[in-house]
Amino acid sequence: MPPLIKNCPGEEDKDITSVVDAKDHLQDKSVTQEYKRQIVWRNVVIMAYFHLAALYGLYLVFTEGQWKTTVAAFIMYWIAGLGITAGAHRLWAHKSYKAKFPLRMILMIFNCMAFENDIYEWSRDHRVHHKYSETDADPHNALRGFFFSHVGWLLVKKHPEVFRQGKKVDCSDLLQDPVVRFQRRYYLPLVAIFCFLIPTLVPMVLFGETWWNAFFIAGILRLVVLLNMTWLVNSAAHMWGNRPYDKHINPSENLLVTVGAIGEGFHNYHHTFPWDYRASEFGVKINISTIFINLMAKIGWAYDLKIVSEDVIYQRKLRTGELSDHPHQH
Ligand code: ST9
Ligand code: ZN
Ligand code: ZN
Repeated sequence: MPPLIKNCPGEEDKDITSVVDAKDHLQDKSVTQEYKRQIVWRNVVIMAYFHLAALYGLYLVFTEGQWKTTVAAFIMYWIAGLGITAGAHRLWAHKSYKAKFPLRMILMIFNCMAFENDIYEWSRDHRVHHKYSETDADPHNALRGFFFSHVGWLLVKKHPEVFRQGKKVDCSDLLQDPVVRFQRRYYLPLVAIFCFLIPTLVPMVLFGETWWNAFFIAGILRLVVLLNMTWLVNSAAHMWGNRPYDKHINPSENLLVTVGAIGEGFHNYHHTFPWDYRASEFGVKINISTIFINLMAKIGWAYDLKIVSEDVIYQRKLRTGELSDHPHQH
């Protein structure tokens, strides 16, 4: 077993009232600023192109593409996914474990393969999302509907509350990491190399695929599926599923999202205990990301893994979970 830290000091099952207070404050009309939706057409065009090109990639999967190219695309999908789950999400945004330099470099490269904004920007939006979930200050506020929380939020200017409340969220620790600074500085060239060039070269070099098929299947289609699976955590997993840990919040346990998002669909658990490196109470179950972090802990590259004790989880379920409505079922 990797070395574990139980109940991160000061974080034991935080009281939800402070979060509720913050939300009440935001709901007050006098502080919520006037908002006018401004579409960013550049992003609309790019996203529309990516999605159409991905459909063409899907067509190639069933026609000219080699089956090995599809397998390679799947593997690179998981690798890029780890750059989001084990990297931007659990390591940088939540600091749920620590990683030595070589692992941080690897995760940064994997993260570039996912083209989901640089680690600093991703983590900043994500920390703001946790602190102000389901309010105007949440960058992908799920109360604005499925489309907005899925992709719409990337196609319009942010709500002024995101900037206003976001300023209060400290992200200075992220820029203290030279790996994060390096990625932010050279983000677009790094994306060109790791998200488009290398995934295209891999099937070409390994088994003589054409660059055309390799680009549309392992480059574009892989990326678009990855983006949509990630976005489902913000949309579907904020709408549909069970709420065993906290029935007062929208994030839910969603099995489909868990499978597609390599272990990130236990979203009711995650919003209740965001500092748990497993992002679930079930350890490695349906959780490639946790398996990966455990492997890294075995070779000493990941350490100080934080988890929540079974007892704290159980008490929380009794107190605020859906089952607390039916005490006889405990
Ligand atoms: C993408 C991201 O896809 C996906 C994130 C998903 C998160 C999911 C989380 C779920 C849990 C984990 C599950 C993982 C599952 C993985 C599965 C894997 C198999 N706080 O943004 P700007 C300030 S990206 C504080 O330009 P606009 C700040 O000063 C896809 N301050 O606002 C900033 O300047 P700077 C590719 C903030 O102009 C300034 O405002 N990318 C905050 O309204 C301007 O910021 C895209 O498609 C904050 N939160 O533009 C679009 N935010 O940065 C990329 C901002 O210099 N984005 N500030 O400090 C854009 O084009 C623009 O951001 C925009 C808004 C048009 C959306
Ligand atoms: Zn969430
Ligand atoms: Zn999170």
